[in-house]
Amino acid sequence: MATLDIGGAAAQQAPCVLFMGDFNVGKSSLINALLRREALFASREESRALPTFVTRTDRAEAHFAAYLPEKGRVDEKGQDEFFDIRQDRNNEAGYILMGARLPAIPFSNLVLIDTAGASSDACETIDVSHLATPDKAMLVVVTDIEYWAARHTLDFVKSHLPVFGDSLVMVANKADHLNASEIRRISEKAPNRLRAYGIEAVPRFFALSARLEFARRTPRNEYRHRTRREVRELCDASFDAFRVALYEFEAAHAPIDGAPTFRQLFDSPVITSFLKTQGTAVA
Ligand SMILES: Nc1nc2c(ncn2[C@@H]2O[C@H](COP(=O)(O)OP(=O)(O)OP(=O)(O)O)[C@@H](O)[C@H]2O)c(=O)[nH]1
Ligand SMILES: [Mg+2]
Repeated sequence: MATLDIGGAAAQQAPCVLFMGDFNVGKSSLINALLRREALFASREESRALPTFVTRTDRAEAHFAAYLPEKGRVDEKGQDEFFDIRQDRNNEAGYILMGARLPAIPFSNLVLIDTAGASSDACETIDVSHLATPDKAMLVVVTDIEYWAARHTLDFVKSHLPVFGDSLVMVANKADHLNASEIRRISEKAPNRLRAYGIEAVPRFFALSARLEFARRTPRNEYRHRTRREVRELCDASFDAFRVALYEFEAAHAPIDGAPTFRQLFDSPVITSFLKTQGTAVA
């Protein structure tokens, strides 16, 4: 296909943002809130979803695909099929990765990668510290604010900071479950808690709510309406700062020439090496 040749080298360098964390903490919801649409499946149940990337397309309509490694195949999918596979625990077809290219998303250059949630026992299997071209990747460690400082999370941050540096940020999601003084206290104490754990170069820490953010542009949204103003304002401000962190990461990388094709994305070094590190998740 002729389109596969367009912008090849540039596309390989597309900067990626990886969303990692335990299951059910709101990784998919966070991406949906950033994109201001329901691009990904989010649910209370453990999704065991395949890793999925979302990026921009220059075309008017959305495109979806699933990747089969052994056959080197990229299957184009319809939106319904995309959601079905995302929810299919058995994944009989043996796909290892999903992709969505969406028109008019707020990031022109970033590839957002949603990962399967780790349950706390399986956490140690997930490690992206050996990612190829980590300078092209931002790592968002997503936690539930009520147990953001779990030992396995702190260990994960500690082992990945030397690789990702400033491009590792922490999100303490579901801050809407707490009151304003609790949110402030956690945010203020987080750096000391991290230092006490031996994490010297403390990463940026955002206490926010994907749920409130998603509803933000819906006038008179009932959930926002029910949430105390102070909580809403804290969460909104923190989400804005988090969004800016992504824009800054995007701006630090040269814009690529034209939106990459599915094939280029699947073959890019970051995604290829990410799949290798996810050995168990792709089985
Ligand atoms: N109250 C509240 N609920 C949230 C928030 N973000 C996500 N949720 C809910 O938490 C549940 C899990 O959200 P997901 O986005 O599916 O979480 P995930 O980390 O992608 O989960 P897995 O893919 O299973 O690992 C869903 O029921 C969401 O509606 C939030 O900011 N506040
Ligand atoms: Mg998810």
